[in-house]
Order: sequence, then C-alpha cells, then structure tokens
Amino acid sequence: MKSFAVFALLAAANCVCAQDKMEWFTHDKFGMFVHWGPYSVLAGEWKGQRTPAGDEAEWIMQRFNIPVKDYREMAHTLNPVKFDANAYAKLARAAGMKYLVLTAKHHDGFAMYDSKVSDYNIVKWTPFRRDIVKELSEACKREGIRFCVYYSHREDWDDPNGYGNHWDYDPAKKDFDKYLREKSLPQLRELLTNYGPLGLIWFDRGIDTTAQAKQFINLVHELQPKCLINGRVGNYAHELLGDYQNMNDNGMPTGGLDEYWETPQTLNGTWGYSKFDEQWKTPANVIQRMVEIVSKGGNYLLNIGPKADGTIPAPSVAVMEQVGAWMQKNGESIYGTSACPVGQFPWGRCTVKGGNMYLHAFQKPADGVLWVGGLKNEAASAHLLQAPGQKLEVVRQDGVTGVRVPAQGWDAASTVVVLVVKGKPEAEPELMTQGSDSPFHLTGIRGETSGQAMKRFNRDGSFHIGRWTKPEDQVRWNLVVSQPGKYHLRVRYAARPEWAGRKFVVELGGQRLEKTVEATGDWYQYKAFDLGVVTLAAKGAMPVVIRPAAAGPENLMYFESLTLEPITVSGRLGRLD
Ligand code: FHN
Repeated sequence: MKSFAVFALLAAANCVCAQDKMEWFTHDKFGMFVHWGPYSVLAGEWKGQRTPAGDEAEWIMQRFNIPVKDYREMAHTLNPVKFDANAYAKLARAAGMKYLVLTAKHHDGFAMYDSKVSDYNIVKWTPFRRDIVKELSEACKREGIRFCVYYSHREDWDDPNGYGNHWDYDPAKKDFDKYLREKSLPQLRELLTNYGPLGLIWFDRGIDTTAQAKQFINLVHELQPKCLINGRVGNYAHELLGDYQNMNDNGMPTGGLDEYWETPQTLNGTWGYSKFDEQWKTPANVIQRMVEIVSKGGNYLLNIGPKADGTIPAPSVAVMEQVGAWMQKNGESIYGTSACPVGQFPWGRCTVKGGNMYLHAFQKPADGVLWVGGLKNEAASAHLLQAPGQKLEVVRQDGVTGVRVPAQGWDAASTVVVLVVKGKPEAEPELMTQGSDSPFHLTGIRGETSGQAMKRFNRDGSFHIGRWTKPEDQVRWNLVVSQPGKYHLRVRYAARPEWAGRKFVVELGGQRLEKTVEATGDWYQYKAFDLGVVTLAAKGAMPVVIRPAAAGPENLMYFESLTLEPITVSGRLGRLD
C-alpha cells in the first residue's frame, strides 16, 4: 500500500514535470520554420530542368538524382553575403512568432553550422565561413525568440550509409548503424552542446526502429532534458514517440485532439526557396489558419525559405509583417489560450482563456449576430477586443447565446469579440442526429472522452482513440434516434497481436455487448468487425459508450469508429447486406 502511494506520488511528480516542460509550447502557439541550405542556390532548377509544379525545392537533389559529386560542387558556391541573423529574429518577433526552427541539416546532408563531425558544412565547405546556427541562436536570444533546430536524422543523401540516396550508393551495401554512430548522433550531440538551450528538436521522416529512435531521444534527455522532441522521431507506423505530434505537412485535424500537437505549413507550395513558386498565401489566410489551429489546441509552425544570398523573399516578409500587425492588436486571443469546447461556426472559430471566449469572426453574419450554439455557460457580457469599454448586446434565442456585432469596423482577416461567460466554458453534449435510413457514424474524434482515453493523431492523417486501459477510460456519444429499428453494429479499429484477447464493452439503449479484441496487424492497420444486430427501440435520446471491460496493461485498441447501419427502420425494410 505504502509503496503504491510512493509510486503514485512519483507518477504525479513526473506528470507535473511533463506538463511544465510543455508550458511554453502550449502558450506560444506560433513559430517560424526556416528551410535553408544549398538547395536555395538551385532555387528549383537543375541544368535547365525545373522541379515539377507543387514539388518541394529542397528535394531537388533527389528529384533529379544529382550525383553527390555535382551537388557538393554546387554547395561550394553557397555564399549568403546578405544574411543578417538579426533580420530573421526581428521578423519572427514582428510576426508575433515566439519560436524559430532552423534546418541545421536537411536531407541533402549539408550542415548549416560548424560541425567537427563532417566538413560538409557552411563554415568549412563554402566561402561564407560563418556559422548560421550560432548567429541565429544568438539573434533569437536577443529578440526573445526561443531557438530550435530541425535535424534530418535518418535521411541523408550525401553520406554513403545514410538513408535515401540510391543513385550514388547501393542500398544493399549501406551500413545504416555506422551512419547513426558516426554522423547523425554525433551531429545531434554538437547541436545540443554548442548552441545553448534549445526549445525543441524537430526530427523528420521517422526512423526504422524504436531502438534507433530511443538513441536520439536518450541523447536529448541526457544533454538537454527540457528540450522538447517532436513526434517524427520514431517510425510512423509504430506507436508515435516524442513530446508532441506533428500533423502531416500542411495538415489540419478535423477536431480537437487530447494530445499536444503542431502543424508545419508552407507560405507558398515549397519549403526550400523556389524562384518559380509565387503562390503566396494571403495574410488573412494565414491568420484564419492560425485561429483554426489554435481553436483546436495546436501550434502553427509557418515556413520561410530564404534565398541563396541570405535574404528572405519579399512576399514572405510582407505577409509576416501584416500577420504581425494583426497579432499586435489581437495576440491576447491567441497566446495562452486553449481549444474551444464548442465547435466550428459558420462565421469563424473560437479560442478560450479563463472565462473569456474569443469569438473570431472571419465574416460578418447576415443577421448581425454571432451565434454560439452548444454552450452550457451563461453569458456575463461581451465586447470587441479592440473596444473593451463598449459593451455589445448579448442575445438569447431558443436556448442559444449570441452576440450582436456592429456593422462597421470589420477586420479583413478576423474580428475578435470577447464573450465573457460565468465559469469555465463548457459544451453541451453534442447530439448526433440521423436522417431517414441513414447510419450513425460515431467516430472517436466526435465522441466525448473521459478517464485516460485520448484522441490521438495517426500518421496517415486520420485519428484514433488510444491510451485507454481501464473501464473508466471511455468514449461516449449522445444519439437522437429518429428511426427506431434494428441496426447492424460495426466497430473499426487497429490492434497489435499482443492486444488481442482483451474484452471491450459497448453500451447502448440498455443493451450491453461484451466483445473480444482481435488482432488486425500492426499499429495503424484498421479493420472493421461486425458486432451483431442491436435494436434502437424508441425515438429520442440514447447514449452510446465504448470502453475496456476490465483494467489491462496495454492500449485496448486504436479505436476509429462505431457504425450503426439500419436494417429495419420504423417497421420498413431498410438496407440489408
Ligand atoms: O521531406 C521533408 C520536407 O522537405 C520538409 O522538411 C517537411 C517539413 O515538415 N518535412 C518533410 C516531409 O514531411
């Protein structure tokens, strides 16, 4: 008993630690990604051939299978004489960004710092001879920006044993462990040792085994325990490691997640500089994306791709500055906020801090009212964030709260209204309604999680429920049945062989089904299973719950959805399959 209490205390202490470590990340919300390397010299063109439309310019070496010898020759010419680290850090600050992630080494294997491990770096290989990582880390410190590095730990097209170059090197002859031992891990050690405290390390494209990933994680923990590790450190098809998850590139989740997350996004269509890509996002688009990300509890890592001379493309600067002007006025509604418990509105999105709900109106509603459906709390007052002294009228109709907004003075990107509510904003349970003969599709991301059950990200861009082991770790939906009758009940999940045999329970309308988890293959190999026929006897409200039947050591399953498909509806014969 006593040892259990000690264990519980230690576990609680660890938990606080993990939360403490994430504090700046969840507060800061907005960071600058910088993709810069020798590929900026080519700027999307090799010997008269362009990288295909929509292609990423930093991949040019791989796209045209440029021999290492030729690429290395080209890298000798990188000479960013106009580089001014202060300008980068100042731009990040002006944009309202709080952290900056620089590609210390991208997939081409070239280091943007003075590496003793490999001479293939900006100091020893180019006439420039200056250490970009050092200069930027110092400039960031001066500007109060948290400095972070990207490091391509698996992919390295220059090293004979690194991953990815099959045009110069025979993959069968590669000794990947030698690459890890002699380049990747030692370079990471240099970055963690020589440039002061790093906010986070951004690994990319995963790595084959968990044991390999652990070597990187352990090194970070050993040298800089507070430095965060992104989710791309391990194999994407396995349990995702790291302190937080990254969406796919330019990805946006369909709803809020229960884990820490960030989405890396481009400002045009490429990460590294391309002279052909002028498809710049507008400031309004960037602001609305940021609001949407923050409204779902995530962070926005927005990229710039500097030119070979060290300057930042003028359109990127212009967009960043305009975003910054908006942030200057409206930052309160972004920094330190959390996800909005109520959904996505036709007029925009919402973020939350204490009892303040920041209603971000992307467009003026036709009736002049921002309706906030699904809110449990009573409203206290409302005002424009820019005019705290002028109260706005709070209206209520059919149980729904709304704020009447002025006709004038709208911001092209997002006008922020502060709705102050009594207590912590909470959502009414979401009601899942059905059309005639239509199935109920109950996805994990639309359910209400409780206990340890967690809405998590999948590398294929979808979501699942994980981390649930005990009966109190549940997912629940509130159905409104309008078509009573018999329904096929199906579940879709992924389960590793060692999870098979666990029991799970589905409760609905007074019925309790206990079923056994079957193996589907690996972590993210989803399969649908028929759970039999159930009766939704009467019209009206009906909760549905899925949970582990008993406590167990592992994940119950990676749950994706339950489906209720009508067989007979209201006495009629529905779909039979
Ligand atoms: O291959 C890279 C790509 O070049 C870029 O660095 C992005 C940024 O998220 N990550 C990889 C692809 O996911």
